[in-house]
Amino acid sequence: MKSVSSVRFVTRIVCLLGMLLCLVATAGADVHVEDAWSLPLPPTSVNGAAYLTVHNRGSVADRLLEVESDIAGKAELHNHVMQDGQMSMMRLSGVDIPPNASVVFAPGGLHVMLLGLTRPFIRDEQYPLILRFEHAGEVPAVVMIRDRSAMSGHAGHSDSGGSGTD
Ligand SMILES: [Cu+2]
Repeated sequence: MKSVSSVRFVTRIVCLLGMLLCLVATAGADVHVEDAWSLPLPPTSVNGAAYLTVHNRGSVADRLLEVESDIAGKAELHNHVMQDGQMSMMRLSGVDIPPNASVVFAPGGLHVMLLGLTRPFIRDEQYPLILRFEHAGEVPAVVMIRDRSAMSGHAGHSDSGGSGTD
């Protein structure tokens, strides 16, 4: 009986150590990118957009500074703004990610603008994106090309032949 309980004790210690290690390991990675996606586009499209969610689980604010991908000649951070009753896009120099918060990039709002696509956005394919944060540094993401989920929203700017709305 004694040996069983000491084994349990040791197991408990090992579990605790494991949890501590986990905490230490995640301390340096408070910023996560999840649910990155793009709409499929006609092969003639010149520009596209990527949407994603940035989670900051840390207690310090971070800032997304820039994005790059080999699928486009250039990637910019954009937002949609209402101007004189019309929706237009605005380039941002960065996006603040508050502590303990999530920032959602979605159609009709914040998005990663991909200019000069090097290959078409084909449904069910994917491509890599690198996001550069002020504190977290480089955070890689994989963007899934898929139809918009059931949510409704604005038509966005990337749904017809790459009209080059910049
Ligand atoms: Cu844009």
